[in-house]
Amino acid sequence: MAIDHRTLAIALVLALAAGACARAPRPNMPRPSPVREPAAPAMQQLIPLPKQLDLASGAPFAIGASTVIGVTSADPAAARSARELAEWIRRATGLRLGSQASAGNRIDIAIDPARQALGPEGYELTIEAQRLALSAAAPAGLFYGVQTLRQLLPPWAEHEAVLFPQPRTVTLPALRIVDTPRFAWRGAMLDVARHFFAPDDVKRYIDLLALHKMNRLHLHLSDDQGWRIEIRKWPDLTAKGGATEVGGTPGGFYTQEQYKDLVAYAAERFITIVPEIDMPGHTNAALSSYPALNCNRQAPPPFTGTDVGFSSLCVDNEDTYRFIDDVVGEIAALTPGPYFHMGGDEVKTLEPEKYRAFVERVQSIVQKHGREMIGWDEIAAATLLPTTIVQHWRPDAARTELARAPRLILSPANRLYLDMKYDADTALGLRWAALIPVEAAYGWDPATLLPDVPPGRILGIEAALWSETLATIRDVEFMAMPRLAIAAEKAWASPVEQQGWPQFRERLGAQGPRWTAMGINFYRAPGVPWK
Ligand code: TNX
Repeated sequence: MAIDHRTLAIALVLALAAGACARAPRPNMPRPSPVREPAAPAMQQLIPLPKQLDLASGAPFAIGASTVIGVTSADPAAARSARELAEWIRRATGLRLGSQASAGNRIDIAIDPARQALGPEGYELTIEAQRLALSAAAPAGLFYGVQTLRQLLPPWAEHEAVLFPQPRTVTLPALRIVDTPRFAWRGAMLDVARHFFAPDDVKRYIDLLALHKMNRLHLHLSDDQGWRIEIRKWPDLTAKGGATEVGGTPGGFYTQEQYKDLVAYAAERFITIVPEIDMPGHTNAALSSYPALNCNRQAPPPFTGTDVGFSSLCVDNEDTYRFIDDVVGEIAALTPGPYFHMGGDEVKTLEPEKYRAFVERVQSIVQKHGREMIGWDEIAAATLLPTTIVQHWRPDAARTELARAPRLILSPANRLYLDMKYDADTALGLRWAALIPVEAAYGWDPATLLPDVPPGRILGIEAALWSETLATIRDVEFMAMPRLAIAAEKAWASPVEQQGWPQFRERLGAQGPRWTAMGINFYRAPGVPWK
């Protein structure tokens, strides 16, 4: 039975109101029977919203000591998803589910190659009293199905250290979800150059992306203020160029081993790392590390301010292209994903012809290393290969140039720049593009942003977080959340399911307890009914 979303919302509110509160555990008391938790209010709990969610009228699935979890396909990805789900369930209930047949209900996880219609990232989830079945055509789909189940479990599942003096029975509502994403590119960019963020901080950001079914993390690895990735053939890039950051505090960099570990951590969560080395501008850290990259062969001093547009590699110098070839080669060797981002933005010191020739030459170097090039929207002025991707960011970028771009990612600064202040009182962040309160972050449509661009060329959207004003991961979280979750909703949820702000803000508010349990420093935006 398909229910319209308003009816569903009312039913869920009633279900919540009827639910009993969990009793606090009491030490030194005889162990009572397991606490029963109320069924999770299904749709309310989910961001992004699934493409199709039908509540069923049957009894819920109660996870208890005799519930069994197993895989019904031989694929190792199914076994891994089963382990991951069992771990979320353990954290939610205190129960370690077995896989041996029992009298209880069961969870079946399977890769089903016959389900090609679900695509590489889709999944189907059926919940009935006796059986919970999750299937997908490919491993990523199972991962996303597990994230959906994770959001249906109580929020305390996110709190690693919680103790269970008594196990809890958690129920999941009877339903059927058939879910596929709207866009293939569901990205986030983190600027680790203006301020450096240690590997564990980046992993925390990756965890946020994974929870929201995002699948690209673009790392802005170099800028005027710092160079953040070890390049073995050019060691001073990090020895000198990595030492600084905005404000003059010590910077930092990722060793190649640390970077590979981040790539692997992301890959386990079906997130592709997109490395960016910004050029020819935004290069003071490289220029100050190697005199040979400068036209006058003199290294400028390090830069720890926030101006943009003053630096450029010497585009007339062959050393520059040897440098680029080495950098792209080493990074490509560390990065299994197909992309290399060359930046290309805000070059104010080069004539347009020289700029275009530079972009085209870098494009052929990137192609030689077997990667698809991405660049900020200025590169649309050059002649681009069909595989090249233009990342739209300037709200006033030339429409005719963008319409020629072979493929696009949308990061309009006045909607998707997470470093823009929420309102005039936000202490952190910038405001050059706009103030972006949560309602404005939600209230636009990627399909109509660029009317001249054929919709098939838009790969998806990416939320960008620049770190001129953000020095710690707490700062990052405050600017990103909740707008990163909003970006995920826009990237995944089908247009027909996007229900408008009055409904969406209820769902946003329902995330409060989960994010709190995760220890996220999110902005409690006014106008959102935070639970
Ligand atoms: C513009 S977006 C930039 C960055 C700044 C950002 C601050 C882009 C390609 N260039 O260099 O950090 O604005 O919002």
